Amino acid sequence: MKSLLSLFLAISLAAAIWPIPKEYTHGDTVIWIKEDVAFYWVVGVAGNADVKSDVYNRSLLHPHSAVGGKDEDDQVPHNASPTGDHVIDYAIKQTYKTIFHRNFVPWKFHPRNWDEPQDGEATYISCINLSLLKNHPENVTKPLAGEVDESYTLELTKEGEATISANSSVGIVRGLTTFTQLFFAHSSIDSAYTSLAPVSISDAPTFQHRGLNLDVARNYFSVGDIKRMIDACAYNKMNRFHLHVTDGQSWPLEIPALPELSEKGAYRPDLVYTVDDFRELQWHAAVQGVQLITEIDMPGHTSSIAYSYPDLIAAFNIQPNWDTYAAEPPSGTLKLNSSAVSAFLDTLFADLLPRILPYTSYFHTGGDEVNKMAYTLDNTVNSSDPAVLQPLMQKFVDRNHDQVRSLGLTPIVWEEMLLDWNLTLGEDVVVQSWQSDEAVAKIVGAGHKALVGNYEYWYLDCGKGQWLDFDPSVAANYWPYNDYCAPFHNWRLIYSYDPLSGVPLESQHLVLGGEAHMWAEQTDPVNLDRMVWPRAAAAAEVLWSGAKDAEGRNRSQIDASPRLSEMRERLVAMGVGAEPIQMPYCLMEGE
Ligand code: CP6
Repeated sequence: MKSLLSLFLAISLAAAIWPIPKEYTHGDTVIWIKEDVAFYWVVGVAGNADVKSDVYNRSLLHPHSAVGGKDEDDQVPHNASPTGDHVIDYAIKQTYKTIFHRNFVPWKFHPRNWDEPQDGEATYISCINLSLLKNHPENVTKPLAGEVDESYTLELTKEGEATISANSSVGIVRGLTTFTQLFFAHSSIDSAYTSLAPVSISDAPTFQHRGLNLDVARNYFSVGDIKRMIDACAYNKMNRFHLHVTDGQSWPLEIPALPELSEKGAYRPDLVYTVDDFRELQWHAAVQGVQLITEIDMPGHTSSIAYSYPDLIAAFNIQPNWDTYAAEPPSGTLKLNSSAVSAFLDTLFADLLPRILPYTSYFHTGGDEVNKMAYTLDNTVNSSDPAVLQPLMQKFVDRNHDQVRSLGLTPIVWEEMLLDWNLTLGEDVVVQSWQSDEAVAKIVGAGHKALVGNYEYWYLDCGKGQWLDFDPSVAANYWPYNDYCAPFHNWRLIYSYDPLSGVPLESQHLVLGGEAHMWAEQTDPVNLDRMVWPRAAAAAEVLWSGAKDAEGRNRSQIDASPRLSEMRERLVAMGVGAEPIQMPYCLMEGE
């Protein structure tokens, strides 16, 4: 009787897929999977002459075992993009690791007296067929034209046949990510199970740009910390990782052509991303179908350059009235009408951009929060008059963007360059919005592609606080500078944000997607994981699945809550210190 009851309870458990697929049906049959399962990888349409086929099994894939062994992705080819083979190979390894070495026993989702299903007469999955329908260009993370096709279908029959089909290797990755989320580890049997067969999924992203922005200049994060964030993004089917790598407080990126930048500008000489670190991060993202987008913010947010090149920076570290000259202390901006600055940027870009080129189509040149007053202290300008500054800013940005293009990349800028400075930007330029939905509407109204991420919803550092005695003249060394940034938004607010709200139908195609932002004034390695996860997952689902359900209503938070709770457990199981959003009591079924 007890085991019958257990079986019933087991099949009532719906393994959560996050983000929710576009089309998803399932049954209630229990199917098991063991570590000796093989992957059959077929490229090209079956029956076609140039079908390429490979078989993977555990012995092939785990020369040093998945747990504790050295990650093979530590060996990174020099300045080369991952090929489709790299991507599939990596995804299969991740699939093994996720299902067999770090999946979780979902005790939180069962009643107190729950027994796991036994594997008596069990059906086992014998093989997983991966079918690449079209031959995709080798360079999977950087298509020459158009976007990577991330759509996939997934079928799991009651007889244990599993098939994932996609048009690109990244589509296969997204399908395998979903596949792992069908399974729970079994606590006593060397296998995992799903109680959802038959499963039929047809899935594709709503937005092509689904990102997380991490500020690594206000606080330093190790390469391992950043890789863990990239992994969690990929597990949420995000495909952009925006690295806000420099700011006024520190310059942690090694630039061999300008070595003093990080030698003097990093918080400490060892808190630096070396050329090798940087390549490793970009590769680690690309091999999971994630473009790492580097931002060098300018002309504002650059005072860390003054530690090595003081002559290039105006209004450096003004005290006590820093807030007259900058959005955040320390003040300081690149001079706006300086041939020395142009020469510096030419050298910087010529060094950095070729090292970015294999992994992404974009380079972010910043442009947020430029304070016009700073130019009254700029000896190449000596003015805060917009009529004087605007043409100089246009020249500054034109120079930068011409060089970005000549090195093969597309520029991204913050919204102020278009909306506050009225610059004429190339048609190709992507404008990243952060201040309001009206700003998004203006950007697309001007015909530009837009990224969204309204700070009142998608800033992970922000919420309403209460500064009772704020006084900027006291010191530059207090943060926050206003009451926006502590405590912070809960996942529900993040989940309620619709990237298309306020955007007229005819320009919605210009909203490429958006990013959740982790500004790190009050975040360091101690609280990184719980500041980002699982709240960024709420943005990830909006970006993949859309903000609205099939009836056109905002997605139900009641439906999302247990699924996000389960996703949180999976993040914890992969080593991400994500916060709980519910106590187990709320999640137990059948009580
Ligand atoms: N740093 C940089 C920041 C912010 C921005 N740029 C920011 C502004 C306002 C709030 C939170 C963060 N800390 N470089 C704005 C894009 Cl409320």
